[in-house]
Formats: sequence, structure tokens, C-alpha cells
Amino acid sequence: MHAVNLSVSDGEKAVLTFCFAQSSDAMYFKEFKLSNSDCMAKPVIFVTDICEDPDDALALILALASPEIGVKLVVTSDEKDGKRAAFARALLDALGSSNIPVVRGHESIKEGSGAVIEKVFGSTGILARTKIPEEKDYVSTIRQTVKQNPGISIISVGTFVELADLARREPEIAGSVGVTLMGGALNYHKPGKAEHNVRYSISDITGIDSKPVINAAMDLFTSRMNLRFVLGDTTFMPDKIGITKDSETYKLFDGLGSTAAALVQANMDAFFEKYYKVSIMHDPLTVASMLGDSIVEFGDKKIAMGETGEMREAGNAVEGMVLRQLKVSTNANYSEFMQLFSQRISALVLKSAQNELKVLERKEEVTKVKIK
Ligand SMILES: [Ca+2]
Repeated sequence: MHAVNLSVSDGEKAVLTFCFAQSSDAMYFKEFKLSNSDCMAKPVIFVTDICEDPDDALALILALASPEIGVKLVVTSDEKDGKRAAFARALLDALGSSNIPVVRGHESIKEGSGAVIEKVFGSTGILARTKIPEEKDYVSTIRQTVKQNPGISIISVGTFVELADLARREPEIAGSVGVTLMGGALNYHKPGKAEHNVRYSISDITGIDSKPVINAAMDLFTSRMNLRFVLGDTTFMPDKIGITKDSETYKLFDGLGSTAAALVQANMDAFFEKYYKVSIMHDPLTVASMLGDSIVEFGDKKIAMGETGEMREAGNAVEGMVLRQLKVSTNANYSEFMQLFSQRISALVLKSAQNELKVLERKEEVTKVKIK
């Protein structure tokens, strides 16, 4: 794919955008403009619980760095007073994507969530200077974005409350949009528990019938939405797609000094301190599944889900589980993914750092001229 695109934006200032991509080998260049351009890009809405596990921030960077897709809207989930939305806003701005709107999702329905975001807010002044996006009706915003972008699809790498709300309030819109989501597991590494994104979509608070007041996992599973699951069985590969403090990906951000690098590094450091020494790239692998057919393989399977969010293949279903035919991930090419991931995020992060430096140098020049 390659294209030259001349567009007019920002007060009739012409912006020349050059896009070039070579099959799936990750070779690409985008000159003159950092943000996602529209050239041949498939529009997507990105739903994320950003600033907990740092893989969300890295997934967003991968999406922005990928010419095959164009992010039209970011919706946060598992919100903590709009702080995830503020983090997304700051990261997008730092990467030259101020044109992409961010809408706050539903407040967290789970006790104990949000430890990382609180720590990151306390550790970097960048977020203190970022305006927290105002509360808005996220379902209306999603509907509007879907109507404005024919053929749009949704990548969900957070919890499911917003998608379940969309399915309930706008069933026609919801039914018209394909959703690729990270979540669910058929053989979860914590036996008897539901996978994280599924579990965090089911509220702790129970109603009079002892069922959770919100069960967005079951609501989504039983909705008419066209769902494609990138399962934890495929993504939980710490040895193959895990990032630690010794990884090249960590070193890319460490000490680079740009705003984007500082945000991502603060996120990684807080996660490593609060939770685990490795962050597994569940969410970037999910984004990569949208970039061609070679990285993640999918198959059609009959899947069962229980009230607790536990998922099984139909053959192992127990009483009370609901059955549905679904597209689920069956395998992935991890080395191809890591190569594409590393190349693309480095290109965007380094380019944005260079641009930030140029702006600073220009400001210094202006100051010097004024002093003279
Ligand atoms: Ca996530």
C-alpha cells in the first residue's frame, strides 16, 4: 500500500502526508505528519482501561503508528474520575494526535482497581497540567462516530461496560459494527476464575436476587454484536511477548525525555512496582490482529459462559452456562508480532521526541531574538 495524500486542515494550512507500507513486514514511513492519516486506513474506535497495565498505552501507540488503521475515537473504561481519559488525552497530544477525541467511560464497578493510575498521577507533573475530559454520554459519542465513519470497527482492550451499554441502548448501531476484543479465556491460568477483562466487567455489588447489579460480560456475550475474541489463552505468553525492565521496549522510553516517553515510563514503573515484574502485551497483540491475517489466527467455536464470566468450550459446559457461536483466537505468530510491534512503536516514539525537541529549540530561538 502506498499513497500520497494532500489534505487541508487547521486554518486552511495544507498538510502533505506520505504513507508507505510494504505488506506485513512493518516497513513504513510517514513523513511530515505524526498523527494517523486517513490514507487507506480502516477507521476504528479504541476502548481501553489505559494506565493500569502499560500494555494499553503501548497498544494505543501501535494503533497510531499503524497506517492500516485510523483511530477516530478513544473511549476509556474502568474509569477513575476521568483520570484514564486524561492519561489518554496527554499521550495522544504528545504523539501529535490532538485531533483524536477522548471520551470518558463508566466509573469502575470493581473494588481495588486504579492503583496504578493514582500512582502515575502522583509521579508526573504532565498529568497535573492535563485537563480531565468532562463527563459526556459515551454511547451518544460512539453512535455519532459510527455514523460519521462508514465501515468503522471497534478494538476493545479494556472492560466491557461501555460496549454492553452500547448493545443495550443502540442495538442497531451495535449490531452493525464488528468488535475485536481482548478478553476471556478457555483455560485461564488462574483456575476457577474468569479472565481479567471479563471479571472487571462484573460488579461486586449484588442485587436482591444475589446476582451482580452489572454483568456487562454476560450482557455483551448474549448481545447481537459481532464479536471476535482475542483470548487470554493466546495472549498469556510472558516468555514470548512479556516486557520487563531489561527489555528493549522499556529501554526505548527510559530516559528519552519526551512527554510521551515520560508518560509510558511512569506507567510501566508504577505497574512493575504495584503488580508484576513483567507486562504481557495482550492489548498490542489484539491491535496487531487488525493489521493483517498473519499475526493472529481465529477459528469458529461454540463457547459457553457462566454468570461469573467463566468461559469454556461447549463440550465442557456445565448447567447454567449460556452457549454462543463465536470467532475466537486459536494461535499467534509471536515473533512476527514482536518485530512489527518494536519497529512501529520505536519509529513513532522517536519521531515524536525529535519533533518535541524541534519545537523547544524554536522556542529558545524566539526567546534569544527577543532578548537581543
Ligand atoms: Ca487493557
